[in-house]
Amino acid sequence: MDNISHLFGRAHEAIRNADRILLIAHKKPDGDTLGASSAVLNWLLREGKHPVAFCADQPSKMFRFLDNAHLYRCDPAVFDERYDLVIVFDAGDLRYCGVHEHMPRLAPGYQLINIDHHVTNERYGHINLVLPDASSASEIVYRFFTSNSISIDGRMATSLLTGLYTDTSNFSNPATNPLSIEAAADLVASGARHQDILHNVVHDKSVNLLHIWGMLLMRLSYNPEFDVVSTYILNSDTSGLPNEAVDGAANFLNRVTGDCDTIMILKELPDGQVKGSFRSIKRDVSKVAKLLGGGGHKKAAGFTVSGKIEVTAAGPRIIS
Ligand SMILES: [Mn+2]
Repeated sequence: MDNISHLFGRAHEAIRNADRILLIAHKKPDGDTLGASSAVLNWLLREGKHPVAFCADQPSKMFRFLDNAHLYRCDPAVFDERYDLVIVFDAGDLRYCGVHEHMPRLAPGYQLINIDHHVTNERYGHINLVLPDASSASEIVYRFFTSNSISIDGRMATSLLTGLYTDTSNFSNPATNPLSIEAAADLVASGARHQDILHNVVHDKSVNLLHIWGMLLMRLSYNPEFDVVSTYILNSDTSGLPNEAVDGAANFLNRVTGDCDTIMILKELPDGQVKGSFRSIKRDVSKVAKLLGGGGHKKAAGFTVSGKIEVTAAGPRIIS
């Protein structure tokens, strides 16, 4: 038995022995953290367990089609209840997850399972199901289910396929691998509501959002020194557009840069910070992101620093 099958078995045993289980999706939740956690939520409900799903930020409307998405709670009072087991989904560390301050309030005696695919993961769990080669946390949950012969129903399949879709940018980015495509085929066969996912998550671009994308495209510039294409968005450009909007643009631009293989998008945040998103085909951008206090994957990483954007002839740069 290889190491990961052994870990999947240990995680299954910990779940079988638990009744009160806290499931944590990371803050500013995306399709992967919600897909992976809601798949487990729906499984635990089917098993008659008592799961509680927590996310520091309210999941956006586009994810309401996921079964039992209404059960996610944002109230930190969740951490004053007692649990046998805590499972964290798609978070390299607990600060990024948005629960760093709440965790010490949990009554001791719980086990912690960390399910993640970020290369920068800090292995903060008692059981760490961390596979940096997996396309998504949802793919790891899929492998957990199949490794333990747990049947995947239509609800669980819809959740997992949502995570696969979003983290692979519709099976187009470099995280896409044979296992993720096989998993997707199997999930569709298991009753995943494929059209629901397309309708809610893929074909969801509003006119306002496409205007922002247009602005980002107009401002593209190439920096030969770093061999990076960059663009930017100022705080004054947006009125309350969610961060996922810019993440979506980074994924879109990742596909249109032909000669240069690395793209950086800078976005001014309303609180005097600048968020940077990197996408690359060949480079390991997680290293640069980590140097700047951020993290992520080899091909998709980001950081947040204080400052604002200054636009120069060589492209945008961050000044304090
Ligand atoms: Mn993910």
